[in-house]
Amino acid sequence: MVLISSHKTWPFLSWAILVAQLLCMARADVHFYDFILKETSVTKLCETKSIMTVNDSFPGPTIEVQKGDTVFVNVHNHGDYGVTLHWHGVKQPRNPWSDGPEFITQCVIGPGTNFTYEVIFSDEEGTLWWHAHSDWTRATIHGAIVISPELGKSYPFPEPDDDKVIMIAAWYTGDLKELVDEAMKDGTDLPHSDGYAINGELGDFCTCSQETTHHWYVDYGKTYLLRIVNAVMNAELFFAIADHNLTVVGMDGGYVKPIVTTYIMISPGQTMDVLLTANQPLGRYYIATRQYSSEDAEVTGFDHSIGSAILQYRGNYSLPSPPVFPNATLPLYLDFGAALRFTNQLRSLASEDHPVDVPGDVSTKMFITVSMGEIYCPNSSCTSVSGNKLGSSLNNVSWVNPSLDVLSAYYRNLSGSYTADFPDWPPSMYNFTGDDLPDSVDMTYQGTKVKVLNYNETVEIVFQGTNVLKGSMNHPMHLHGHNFYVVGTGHGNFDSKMDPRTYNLVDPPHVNTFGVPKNGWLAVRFTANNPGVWFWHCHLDRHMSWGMDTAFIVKDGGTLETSLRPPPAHMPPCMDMGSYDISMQTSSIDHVEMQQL
Ligand SMILES: [Cu+2]
Repeated sequence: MVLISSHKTWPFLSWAILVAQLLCMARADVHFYDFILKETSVTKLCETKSIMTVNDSFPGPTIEVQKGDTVFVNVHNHGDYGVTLHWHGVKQPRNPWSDGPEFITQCVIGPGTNFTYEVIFSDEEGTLWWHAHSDWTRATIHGAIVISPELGKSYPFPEPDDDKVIMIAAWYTGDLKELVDEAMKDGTDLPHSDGYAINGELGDFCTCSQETTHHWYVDYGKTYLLRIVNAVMNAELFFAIADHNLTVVGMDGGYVKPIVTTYIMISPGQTMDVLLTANQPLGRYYIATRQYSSEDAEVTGFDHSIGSAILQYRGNYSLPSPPVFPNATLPLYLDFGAALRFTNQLRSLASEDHPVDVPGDVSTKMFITVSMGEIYCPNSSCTSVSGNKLGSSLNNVSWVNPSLDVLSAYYRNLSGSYTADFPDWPPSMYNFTGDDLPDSVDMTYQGTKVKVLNYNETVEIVFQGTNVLKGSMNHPMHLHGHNFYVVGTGHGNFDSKMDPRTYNLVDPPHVNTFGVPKNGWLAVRFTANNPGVWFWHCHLDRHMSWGMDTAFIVKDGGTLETSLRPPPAHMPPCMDMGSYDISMQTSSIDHVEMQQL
């Protein structure tokens, strides 16, 4: 419980807070999970290797809650290196302390130690997921979060007979941590995956994998709610099930207007709720996924494998062999049109029970270039062809992780961790999506720059993709602590006069991750009503590692209920505290006044 100390209205406030908490407690449950992180031996693609898992499973356990519940997850790190966990899409009102990104809201949970996250659900309903958020550890440390409607409430569609989680992950042969550490040191390309696993199995089209293909058994005539998560590190995916229609009804923990389709395109970080009716002749049908590559057609080094599982009808019949493959409906790797046709259909439900609240007037406007680039490498210390490091950036700033997390530095008013000068505009305007861009736009600059927002500011960001280094491609941008409305998107350079006239302010998708299209732009709006520090980054981990990140600090709103909560009693310690100026600590009076009972 939280109270404001030495305040004249304390008796009334504490009484009001207690009543409010009791009212909430009457409707919301509290759950407890123990997550044991440890190395587990796994064999795939004919090779045995050790991976970090949660509770010995890949993917990890599913967290099941009802809307508005709270979950305490005690993470015990029995592994060899530090890890943090993130609850992707859970807004965590006033509680960034449990959001998880390393160096943004905490430092790692070291080997042999534990940390309990308090995961606070609010308006989320549908499917989200959790994953590690330090280096590339999320490759094997992830699981689904299923959020049912509150007691007495129902789905905005006929109750399905059952539901089914589909987690799609990237599989890498070799020691991924070693490969990533080496590539980051040398400034060279980061590893590409060797297969796509559906619920932990690569499926019939990968070597040494046929024996373990994931089977999903269904009853003819029943309708199922598929909860699909793209947990892949670096690839957007096409996904289809042979001969079966998919009806998309939810995305990122909210509802959308139903879309009847034969395939979906899902970006890393996104979740989709999809209804499937088992109405085809008894038999076996492939559930299949392959990469959607939005990179230049000359870039062919991506993972071309097909991840698959089998939908199998229960009953007495002779099995056709092999199962039916979605040849006609699963788009090919480079099918830009198919990706666009699908994403352009996404709309919020915008019903009486599930309304939208799109900011009409905007108080803060930002125009942010989302770009590949190069970072100067001193003394020829990089082994890449150009002699520089590969980099990526937002407004030409490549994010560098501080050694003390931004949240602690902000809360305790310590200098030296970050600067509050993330630019609202790129340093120069050029033909962002042009074919032959001058070398002068290649270089990006490193910094730990954040954007500070006042509480309740209404923010519009136009993300502008660029073709620097011929590197234009989709960038699925992910915001922590808030969902945002996708009010507009288009091809080419953003036209600040004409394009806003095309904005959808009626039923735009309300999501936590959405793609800036290849050689195009994406306009989003949100209200900064969650005080704290919130990461904002591309959910392709290679781009995140290269610096396509920043963070928002949302300031307190002046009341207890609009202010950052105090930290839990013990946050994992950061390694290098020597360089931070702790003499400035006393000015953080707003926070110091709040005490935890
Ligand atoms: Cu990206």
